[in-house]
Amino acid sequence: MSGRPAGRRLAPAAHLSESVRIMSPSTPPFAASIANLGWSGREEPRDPLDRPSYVGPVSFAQLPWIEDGAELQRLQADIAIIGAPFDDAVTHRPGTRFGPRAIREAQYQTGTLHSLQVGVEPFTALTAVDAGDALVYPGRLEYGHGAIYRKVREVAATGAIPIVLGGDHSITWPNATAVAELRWPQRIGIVHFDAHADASVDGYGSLHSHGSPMRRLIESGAVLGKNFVQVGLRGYFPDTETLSWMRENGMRSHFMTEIEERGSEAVIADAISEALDGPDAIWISLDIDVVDPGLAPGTGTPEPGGMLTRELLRGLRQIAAQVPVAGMDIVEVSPPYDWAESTAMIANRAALEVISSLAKRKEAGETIRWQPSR
Ligand SMILES: [Mn+2]
Repeated sequence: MSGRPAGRRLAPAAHLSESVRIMSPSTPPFAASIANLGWSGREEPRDPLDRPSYVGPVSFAQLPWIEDGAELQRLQADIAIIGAPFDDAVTHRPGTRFGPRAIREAQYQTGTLHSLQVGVEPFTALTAVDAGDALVYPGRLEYGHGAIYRKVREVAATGAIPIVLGGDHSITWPNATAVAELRWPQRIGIVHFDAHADASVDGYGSLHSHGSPMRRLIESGAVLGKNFVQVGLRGYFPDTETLSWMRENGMRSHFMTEIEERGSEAVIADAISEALDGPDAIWISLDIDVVDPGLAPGTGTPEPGGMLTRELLRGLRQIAAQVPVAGMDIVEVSPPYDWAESTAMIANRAALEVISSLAKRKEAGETIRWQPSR
């Protein structure tokens, strides 16, 4: 199936001056002026995709909101957005539970969109839906991770490529576990954009901390250390003991200093080949704090000296234009700390760049969906 479930513009309504002609004897005298104003003209129904972005319920890019697993299965969507409004595992600033909604809202255009970068109308070429949120409850950390794992697994099992809007970074543990389990015995590699390694043994004693998900994924065997590739690390974390553990487990970490020296394109080219050293698809994990906090201030643990927005968006296109994408998460957007929606907009465009790059490939005849039958 190609195209959206419903993406066409409806026929324009008759001119507004065609107003109600018949008035009952009880019509008040001011009703005539209402008719003259044109207020009683017909509604102009529009496809939900084409409504102004601030009208009606919130979904990513005005996509159909489809929570039901059976309906998702029937649609055979290429891409499914999932919200993971979860921030029970943060160590510093909270607020990422509000991230999914803010990222969904951070777009002023509607319709099929047209990517100038990629040269495609993503929502014409692809079938994409918003599969709604994982139903997490505040203060229930393990339950929340379970809800996210089950939601991602249910959606990904339909073959749709999940794009998960966080949420703090701890959600990458359930996200990538769900997809690695489904695709087993084939392996996934991870390209992890972040200021921080998130590979600590724990965070203040919690194994579920947003500072530890990468270690959990490697310890469990969901992802091999050698296929876990990090981009953009900087600042004053982690400690040497954690760095040693990362090296011993084969993790490959490209620090921000390397991007400064070699340029992001060369570094990301290496990251792609390292992540695919064995696996056949990449999970992209994007912590928005990889971007400089001057550009992306709305995040929990900002670290100055990061990537430019344009470097990141180009890097995402670089990945999604050429390798199978198993899924993506976009995490650590904390709207209470954001300024003028800057951070939420970067997160929104990060998803759109990946979607557009995949759409371009589908337009050229490639299959984007995962084939669960293999
Ligand atoms: Mn992180």
